[in-house]
Amino acid sequence: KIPYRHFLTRLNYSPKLNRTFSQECNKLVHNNLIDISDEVKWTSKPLVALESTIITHGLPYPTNLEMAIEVEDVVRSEGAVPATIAFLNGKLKVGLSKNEIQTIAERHKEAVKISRRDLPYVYSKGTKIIGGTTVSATCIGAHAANIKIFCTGGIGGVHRDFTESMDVSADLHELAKTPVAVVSSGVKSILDIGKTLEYLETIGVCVSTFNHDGSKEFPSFFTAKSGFQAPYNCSNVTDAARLIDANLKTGLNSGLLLAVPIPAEFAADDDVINSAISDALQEATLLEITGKKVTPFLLERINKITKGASLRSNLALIKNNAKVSAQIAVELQKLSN
Ligand code: PSU
Ligand code: MN
Repeated sequence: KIPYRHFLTRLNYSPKLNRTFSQECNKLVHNNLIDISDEVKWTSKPLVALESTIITHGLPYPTNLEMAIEVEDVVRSEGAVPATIAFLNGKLKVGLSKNEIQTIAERHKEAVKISRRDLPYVYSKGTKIIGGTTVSATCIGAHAANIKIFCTGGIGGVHRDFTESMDVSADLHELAKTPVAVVSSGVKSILDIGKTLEYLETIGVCVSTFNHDGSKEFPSFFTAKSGFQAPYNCSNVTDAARLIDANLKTGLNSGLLLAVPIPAEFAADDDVINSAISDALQEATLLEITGKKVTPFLLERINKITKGASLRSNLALIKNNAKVSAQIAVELQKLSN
């Protein structure tokens, strides 16, 4: 059996081979708007997608670069192949080289934060743009390259001032319409975690914690608990792989959210984090930060206010998520063989 992604290159020549891509992703492939690295195209190993807004807008330089390289190494050490996705040379690039990762990490100041709604604009500007893709745009790239699992630190969600600002991350809607399983440590409590879970239910996204002890407690990024429960729990990688497999077989075309709590030894102090978050939120209100700037602003302020502490937790949880994601990808591949 030939891995399906091998057909991607042929798709350019033979549109008739198209079987499972959604309309939109077909177009990315057919209109040559996506550039899949040779390794990602031809490997027979399982793949794990990685986002790049976390590199360009989520972490300070050079921590962003170190994180991106280390996370790829963790994925490889578990027997999977990493595919970091970003916007480079006028295309969505799936599977960045080390040099390309270095480029976006170093040029983070000029990089555009690209979510679904930004894609028409950046494509129209072509090679002038370099950009980090958010969870939403990364899901689109991963799906086009037939990658089923995508690992990140935290996703966007419903903001605390939602009733005023209507600020809901496009990440949530992407999860509703793109069949990629996103592994994260939940959402930071800069957001309203309860409303985020309610909203995911409304738009039909299956959410599960990944907890060996069977707990459904939804994590809050820096700490393992949020006070909110997910509907389901996967207690091992086989359970998680079966959930993803079942989701894909339904043809519902929705994504999945797997929430992996930060390992206890790396969890941050609740009080330190909560006070940093409330300071950062106040500053954002004072400075009238709105739209796509809100999340990067809050992330930067929290990193600054808590100094080393939150960064250390951040790195530890991302590496743990990468390990879990790669293990699930390996298990999922066994299921489909
Ligand atoms: N949350 C984090 N770290 C991040 C992000 C969110 O803890 O780096 C990034 C991700 O790329 C996510 C994006 O997709 O921010 C969401 O931005 P917004 O809230 O503007 O939708
Ligand atoms: Mn927003």
